[in-house]
Amino acid sequence: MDLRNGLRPLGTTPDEFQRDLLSNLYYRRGTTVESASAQDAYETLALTVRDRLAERRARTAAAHYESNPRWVYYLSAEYLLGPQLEQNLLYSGTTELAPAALKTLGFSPEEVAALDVEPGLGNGGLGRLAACLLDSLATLDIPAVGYGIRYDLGIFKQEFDNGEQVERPDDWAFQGDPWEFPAPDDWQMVGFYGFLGPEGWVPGEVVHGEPSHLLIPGYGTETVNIVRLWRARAARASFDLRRFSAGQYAEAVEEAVRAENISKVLYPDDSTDMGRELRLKQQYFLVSCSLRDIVRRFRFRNADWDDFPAKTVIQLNDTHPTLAIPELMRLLVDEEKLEWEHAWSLVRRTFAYTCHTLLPEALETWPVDMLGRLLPRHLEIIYLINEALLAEVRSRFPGDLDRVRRMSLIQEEPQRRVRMANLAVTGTFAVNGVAELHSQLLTSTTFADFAALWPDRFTNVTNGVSPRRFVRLANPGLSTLITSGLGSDAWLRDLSLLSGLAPLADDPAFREQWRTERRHAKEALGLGDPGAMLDVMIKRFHEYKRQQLKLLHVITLYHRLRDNPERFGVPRTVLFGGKAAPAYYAAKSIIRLINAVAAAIEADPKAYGLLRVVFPPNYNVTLAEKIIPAADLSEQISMAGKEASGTGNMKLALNGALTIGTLDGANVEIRDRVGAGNFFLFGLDTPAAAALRASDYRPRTYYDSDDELRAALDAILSGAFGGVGQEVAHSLLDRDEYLTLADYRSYVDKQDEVAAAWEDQEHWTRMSILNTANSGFFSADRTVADYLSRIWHASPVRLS
Ligand code: 6GP
Repeated sequence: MDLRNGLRPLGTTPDEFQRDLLSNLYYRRGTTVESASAQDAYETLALTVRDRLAERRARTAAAHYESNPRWVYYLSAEYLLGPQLEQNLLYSGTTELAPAALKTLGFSPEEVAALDVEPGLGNGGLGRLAACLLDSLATLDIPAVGYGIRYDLGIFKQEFDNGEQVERPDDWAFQGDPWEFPAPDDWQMVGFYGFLGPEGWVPGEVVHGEPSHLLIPGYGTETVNIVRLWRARAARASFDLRRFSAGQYAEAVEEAVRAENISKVLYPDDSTDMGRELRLKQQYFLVSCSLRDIVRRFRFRNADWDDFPAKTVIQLNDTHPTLAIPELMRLLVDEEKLEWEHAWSLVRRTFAYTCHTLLPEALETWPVDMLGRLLPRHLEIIYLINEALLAEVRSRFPGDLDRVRRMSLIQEEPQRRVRMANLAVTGTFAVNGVAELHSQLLTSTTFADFAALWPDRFTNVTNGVSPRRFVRLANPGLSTLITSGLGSDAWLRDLSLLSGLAPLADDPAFREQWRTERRHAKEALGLGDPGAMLDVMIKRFHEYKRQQLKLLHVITLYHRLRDNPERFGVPRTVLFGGKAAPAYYAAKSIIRLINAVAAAIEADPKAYGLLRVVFPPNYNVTLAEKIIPAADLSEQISMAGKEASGTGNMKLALNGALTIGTLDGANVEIRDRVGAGNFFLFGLDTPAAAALRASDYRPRTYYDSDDELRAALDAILSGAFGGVGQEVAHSLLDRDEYLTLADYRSYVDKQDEVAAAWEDQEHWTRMSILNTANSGFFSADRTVADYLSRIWHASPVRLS
């Protein structure tokens, strides 16, 4: 079938590409080379590249329709997609064509590329993981759609004002988004509030969900999938012309504003319950639009509801989309008139749930009152699900009232709230953690009661990252070297092939080349002396991640160099990057203190050439892609038992940074693979940390007995850093929730070993190469393969 209906094929030669570019500039952008701005050139280039992917998309959609496959649907409140231009150039095979054509037409490719704004539709790990999984699903030719929200304002832009984090709105799509295909005719209607009448739920407020989609191309294959993002709009007639005419402009658009607020802003919080009705509205909005779209797609080729679970698996990315469970029950029972038991069996075979946390406070709960007001029918359905759940618990564990109380979907004290994680476990056939240790801890702690009831439901799928984005695109120099070392670039689709680099670790010439490439990456980052060790901690700010521990080490290094500059040893640049949730004051205090310490060190001539602290603001995917290739040391120093996985740890190891870390999250698996001798381990492990926490932990005893630690904390307390950060020191001395002081000595001593190892550059380089060689497991392609074999059981559909 000719899906182009006779349209001429898009060009593949430089001349043809240039012709297509010109044509788009003229007909779609409506301008000419003579008068085009850089923005015109950027948008036109994006369209020209997008066209090539659109062609593949059309063929993918046709092949999927033809084969009526089992679909993987990924529901996620966040997608941290990263910049699109370079990736789409690579994936469409136009990396060379595009800059050449731009230059011929008189545009600067660099200037044009700088206009590519990353859609920051996610906070951190969970959102970036979602983006990596979509990339790998397409690369593995799996029929899949990601569903999310098209926030007008993504994750805030971080600026520093006097060292303090200030948040500015991120109007990422202010100039429009050339990668996006609006599909307003696929709108859905979503109800909120209202009451339960004799005929069922009568919503009191209705908004439209309008989708648009971005293309998600596979690498080295023809498949192009999509991520479909919903935007909230008022129903068409909401504009109040009468009020407008009376000069009441704000009132005239009130309804529209209220509706549009639903997709206005991404909640800048990745771990705690915002407790806000608008967030709950967002969650239901995403779920309701997406499920109707999924059902619509099912109906193209299928008639029988009994086929639904065979054709559909819906993965819930953490608890944010958990309302999908009662929503599908509502659709099946209220609208499709299926029997409850029948519907429940379909639902239970359709959904799977990934948990991304170990922090109890990050397990979402919603006040029963709020949920019942916003979604009365859903609350009723949740109660019915709960009745059946508790009946099962009672029959399996007779008389165990405490267990019933713990497992209930409803928390009674101190306020009645719906426990979304319990609902997610109850309404799914598979629940996974994101690293071995995390999955073990989920079944032994967070979900122990559920694991006792349904042991087979729990599994692990260790996270992974996209080698295309985080090695090939981020680190082109090292990628070329890897390809030449391995004799092929097949590693980009099969990352286990990196193991072929291991023998080269013993080849002095290869080591020299490796050092050269890594040095180039450092020079490109431009942070001064590329001979200094670049020690990086890049991630969200959270006390459990322990940026404060790194900071205490920095202060200790500073004290040592002030007391004894001749004996300081290895010069270091310490780089912090990351944002704190705007209402998370403790994390913001740590940011402020880091900036104050950085300024004090910068101002001290003694530190010159020995120690520097840099903290570029607004850490995002774009910045990550610059920092990661340049990093020598990767800081993964969370309190053991708190970090679910980490994925930055994988990106850094893949690019040849050595890790200093605790036995937490995926660090455990990284160390297993790269070898204990190529990993700097320190600190309490999970059982030891838990035992210390459970005992009478007194952080002051560490302060009293360790001179360097005391000096570091005293410096903060005495106002040595502009009087900033005393509250950080007090909180460590008085409470130290995450055992920073308990791990300080082991950390600092291990850092001394790091410095000693750095002195032997040949050995360091060997370790660096072995880190890359042995990290092939951490490809998101492997992660998706694991999801496929353990949970999704979907098959590839390849285009002929
Ligand atoms: C994060 C986890 O903190 C991180 O350890 C993990 O690597 C990442 O998810 C991907 O699995 N969690 C979140 O971002 C989050 O919002 C509720 O958890």
